[in-house]
Amino acid sequence: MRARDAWVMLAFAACGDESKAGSDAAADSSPDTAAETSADVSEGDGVPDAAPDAMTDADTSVTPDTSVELDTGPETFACSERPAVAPTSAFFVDISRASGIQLGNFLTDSPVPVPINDHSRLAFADLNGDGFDDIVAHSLFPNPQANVPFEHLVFLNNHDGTFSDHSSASGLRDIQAGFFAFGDLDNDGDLDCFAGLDAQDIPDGDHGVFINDGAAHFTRVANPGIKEPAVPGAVGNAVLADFDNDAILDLYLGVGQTSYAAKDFLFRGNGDGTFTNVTTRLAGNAVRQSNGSVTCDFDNDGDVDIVVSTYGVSTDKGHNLLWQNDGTGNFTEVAEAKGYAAQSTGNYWLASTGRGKDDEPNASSATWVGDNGFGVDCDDIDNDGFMDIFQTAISHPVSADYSRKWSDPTQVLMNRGPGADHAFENRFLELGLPFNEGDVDGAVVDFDNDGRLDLSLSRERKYESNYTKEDQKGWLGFWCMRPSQPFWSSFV
Ligand SMILES: [Ca+2]
Ligand SMILES: [Ca+2]
Ligand SMILES: [Ca+2]
Ligand SMILES: [Ca+2]
Repeated sequence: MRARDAWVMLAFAACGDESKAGSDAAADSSPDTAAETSADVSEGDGVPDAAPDAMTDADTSVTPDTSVELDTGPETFACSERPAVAPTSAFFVDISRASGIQLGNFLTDSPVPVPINDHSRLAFADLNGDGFDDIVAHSLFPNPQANVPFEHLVFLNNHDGTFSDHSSASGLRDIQAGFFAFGDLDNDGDLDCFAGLDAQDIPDGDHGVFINDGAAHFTRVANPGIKEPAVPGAVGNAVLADFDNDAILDLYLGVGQTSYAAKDFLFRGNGDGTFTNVTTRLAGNAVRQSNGSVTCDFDNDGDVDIVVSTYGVSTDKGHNLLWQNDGTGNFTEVAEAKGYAAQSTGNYWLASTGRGKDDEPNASSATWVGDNGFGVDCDDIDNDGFMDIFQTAISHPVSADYSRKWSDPTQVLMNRGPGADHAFENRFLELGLPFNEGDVDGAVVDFDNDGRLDLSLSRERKYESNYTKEDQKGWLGFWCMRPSQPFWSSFV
């Protein structure tokens, strides 16, 4: 951990001491959220496009107009802001090895690049039903393309801060797929597993469904019904949720990568670990590079809608997908009508876009550039009763390249409610959030337990040197919501 990360957490801890519990813990226990959480870790599977010439023509001489005045006065601020201070002792203690999750299967300083079996995706799920979350560390492409098979690690929680290696016994270790989503597919009370392959042309690779015996031993379903018609190998993400309201989990597959596009798929759960292909229920199913997906009842009608971020600026319009459920599991794609497909404005860093406040000259929402979307999360960020969207994106500030100049950076899309037919508006800049070129995954969580939702954002390391302000750096950033809603970080 770097020093500044510790400073942030110290500031948050001070807030948490005097505040009430947040609402997220309760939400996390819902079945829907368990499926979403698993799917969340599969987002952002791609590698950002080729190393950019980003700042060669970016205007670095002027500070972008992304700052807001710090509001230090409100009496209603239950969690007062305090200056960041260096910790006098270690804020976190590294218990990786003592906890049993560090197997020693890594090189700390390899002199040359070597193919590795990394485990850069994590899922927390109670696989053996003892009430304690266990850990699944997913393997990740492109290892198989370097002839390193997928290998997944499973650690069971010992209830005392330590874990037992359950990888081989789980039956998940050698599954040749890139990510897992967990949900109770057969309604027997334990979490079963969908395994998705996230790359094409992998020997022995395949999507699969695995049933839990209740003790975290998984067995492959012989004919799960998810292969016909053929689902491409490159599935980027999956969501398990009950879309048709029959109390059986269904499956949405977001298909695509940063360099590959295809239509997404929808399967109805049969209740025994098998599925029926109902992709025809996706009206307006377009070819897209689906890069992240979550459920979100954005129209407050009680059924599960789906938000899909897409990575498309480099090859086509980067228009995201918003699937509106009619209550019976039939979906209509409404992203453009709701202001989620693409924004009218461009890159926040460039003077030539008015720092992201000018409109793209092309006036049609159907032809706006859109974004290279990665992670996506959905929650009621401004606490008005309507679900909002936190959408992360990679956006290279290059004035000479039209698509890069007008691509949409990370957005905070507030739901305007029933009066606006639940359309969204982007409030990222007015909420005081800083632009970064390489935003990958984002999450909406009440980190400091003050009842207001905060934001976290992971950022691609290779763009670090392009930016000067601490807010715009950081592989992982936290922003705490103020009572008047602009976000605050200790870096400002
Ligand atoms: Ca089950
Ligand atoms: Ca269902
Ligand atoms: Ca809905
Ligand atoms: Ca809201």
